[in-house]
Order: sequence, then structure tokens, then C-alpha cells
Amino acid sequence: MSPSSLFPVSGELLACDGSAVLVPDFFSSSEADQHFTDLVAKTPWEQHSLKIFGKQVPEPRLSAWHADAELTYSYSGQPRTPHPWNEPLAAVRKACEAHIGHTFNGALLNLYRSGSDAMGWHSDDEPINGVNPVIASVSLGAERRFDFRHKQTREVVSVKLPHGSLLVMSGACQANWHHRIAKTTREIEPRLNITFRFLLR
Ligand SMILES: O=C(O)CCC(=O)C(=O)O
Ligand SMILES: [Mn+2]
Repeated sequence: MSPSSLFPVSGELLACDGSAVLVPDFFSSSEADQHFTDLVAKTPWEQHSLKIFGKQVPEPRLSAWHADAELTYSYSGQPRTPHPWNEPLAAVRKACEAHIGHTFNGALLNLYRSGSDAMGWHSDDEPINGVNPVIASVSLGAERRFDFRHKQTREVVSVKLPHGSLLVMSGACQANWHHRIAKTTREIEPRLNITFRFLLR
């Protein structure tokens, strides 16, 4: 893979077919430290599995789904009953909603315990997200590389997501681009990611 765009630091990352805007210092480093500590401790982390070549294997990360009551979300083919909002998660959601001017009713949290934890190529284009969803992605903890790959042209755009950053994906981003967090052999600390979404009922 040869990234066509090497680690832009802020602003619009995609030249066409959707939008992805990075705000590297959305939270100050002390705010980000506090959110990281609180959310690692308060999240009811679960180990889910995914099907690869017909075999169930553990996902290479821990996760948790929080949402308004009744908003079951199917992720990796599994329906998930929501956990209620807790105080630190509600505070992060409020900050994102105020910045973006958009309401969210659900949040998927992922904990990447080390460089071997990852998330494969996918797009968040399930019908329940609606057409051209706005997805707010907050990164806390170790910096990881995030890759976009255009579904037709295969162009790759890579960016580092620092502690306390906000990435807002919108427009036709999910329709036209896949994204992933690749494994890394670097010795790194855990990373927590939250993707806020607005699910249709
Ligand atoms: O960890 C990340 O930055 C991405 C997470 C993601 O793509 C997802 O939860 O759908
Ligand atoms: Mn995603």
C-alpha cells in the first residue's frame, strides 16, 4: 500500500466523494487524559467475535455499544443491546454535538489494547445509519494510523489520530470510502476510540 497523501495534520482529508475533517486538538491533553481514564474504567468492555471463512474468531479489540434505550445496533453481524449513557461518555457526546451541530443517539467504543488490536477495512454504511451519515470519531490514548481507501479508485489516504482528536466523517464518505485501523508491530499503549452515530428508528 502506498499512501497517496501522507499524514495531513488537520482539515479536510478527502479530495473527493465525501468528507472527513480532522480536529487534532479537539480536547486539551489534560481533558483527553481525564476522558481516557474515566472511560477505560467505566465502560462495560465486551469481547465479541466475528466470522472469518465460516469460523467464529475473537475480534482483535474490546468494544461496547451505548445508546438511547431500544436502539439495538447490528455490528459485525451481531445485534447489540445498548448500555445506557454514563457521565463521561455523555460529556464527550455533548462536546461533539456542540462542535458539529448534529445530534447523536448512539456510540460504539473500541479499546485497542496493543498494536495487535485492529479493525479491518469496512464502511459504516448499514441502512440504520441513514444516507450520508455524520459520524464523529474521538480518539484517546495511543496515536494510531487511520486509513481510508476509495472503493473504486483504491486511492489510499492515511492520517494519524492523536490523543484528544476528533475526526468527522460525513457526506458520501461511507458510500465511497472504506476505512480501517491496521495492526502495527510498534510497542504501543492502549487506544480508546468512540464513534458517535445517529441511528434511524
Ligand atoms: O478506531 C477507529 O478509529 C475507527 C473505529 C471504526 O471505524 C468504527 O468503530 O466503525
Ligand atoms: Mn467505522
